[in-house]
Amino acid sequence: MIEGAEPLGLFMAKGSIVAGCLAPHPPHLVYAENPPQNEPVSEGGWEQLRWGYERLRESLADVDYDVLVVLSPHWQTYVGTHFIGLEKCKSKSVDPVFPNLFRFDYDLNIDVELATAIHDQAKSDGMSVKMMENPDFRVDYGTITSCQMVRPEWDKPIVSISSNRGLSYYSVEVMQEMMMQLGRATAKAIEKSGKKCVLLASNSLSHRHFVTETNPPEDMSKEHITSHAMHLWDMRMIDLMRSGKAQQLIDEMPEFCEQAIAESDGGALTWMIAAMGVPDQPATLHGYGTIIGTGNAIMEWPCYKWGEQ
Ligand code: 2X7
Ligand code: FE2
Repeated sequence: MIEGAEPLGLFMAKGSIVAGCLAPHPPHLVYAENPPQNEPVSEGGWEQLRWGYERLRESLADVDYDVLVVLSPHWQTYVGTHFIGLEKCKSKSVDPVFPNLFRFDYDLNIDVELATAIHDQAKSDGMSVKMMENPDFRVDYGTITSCQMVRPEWDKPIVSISSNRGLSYYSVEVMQEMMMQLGRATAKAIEKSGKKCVLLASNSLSHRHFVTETNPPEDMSKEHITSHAMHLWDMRMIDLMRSGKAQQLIDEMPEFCEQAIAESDGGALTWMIAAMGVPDQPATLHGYGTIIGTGNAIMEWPCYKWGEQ
């Protein structure tokens, strides 16, 4: 090194979370879009939500970022939180409940460096974590659907995080504590990494669904929320997000999960809100719609506009 020169690392810009998105993953959305990777063919459907994703993609189009970091409730781990630790993942992902809608050939790149950094930070903060290195691992449809809808080009690497089912052993409150800690660890690791990240919380809101499917599945004359109570819960949660009341959202999460069987019970939304520092800034609603009776909102917290916190 030239005498008097500083090591390059010292000048590395801090990494940051440029946006956090609530990015629901019902496989119906991919089915309705008819991308070439998905085998089943549809006549469309769920346009309100697909137009919502279109608006989210437009909103992110000029945002500079390196990687998508996604937590999906359909990769369920019961001992700790896991991270995919393989550079490349290529196979077919089939939705076990809707194999008629989702048989998707995926070929994706993982940012193992960032995944390991989040893993290591969480570990040193006392969490139970593991890098998943099984080459035969199948990526779940939740992770794939959220990424496909946000970035169909698949030109950004992803970090894929599992949903630790703290809820199954303990309670929503314990799950939340763990996800708050994971969120803080994620933010610390991202800052040290120098990378710009978009976070995706891959989940529906109210999650009571119909138990029979219409023919065809995309018959929109049959699509509606399962009950008025579920509608009221979804609107309440959206209102809290839109008015910048993330702390209140966290406080009301246990009741929401219990009463609306909400898919935020997997921890994705809590993790993302904690990573963003429980923001007071309002989130933008890009779209809301129901899928087989469940409530789904596409929301964006545009952190890159907030400047230094
Ligand atoms: O995973 C899902 C979901 N969250 C909601 C509705 C229908 C199917 O799959
Ligand atoms: Fe789901």
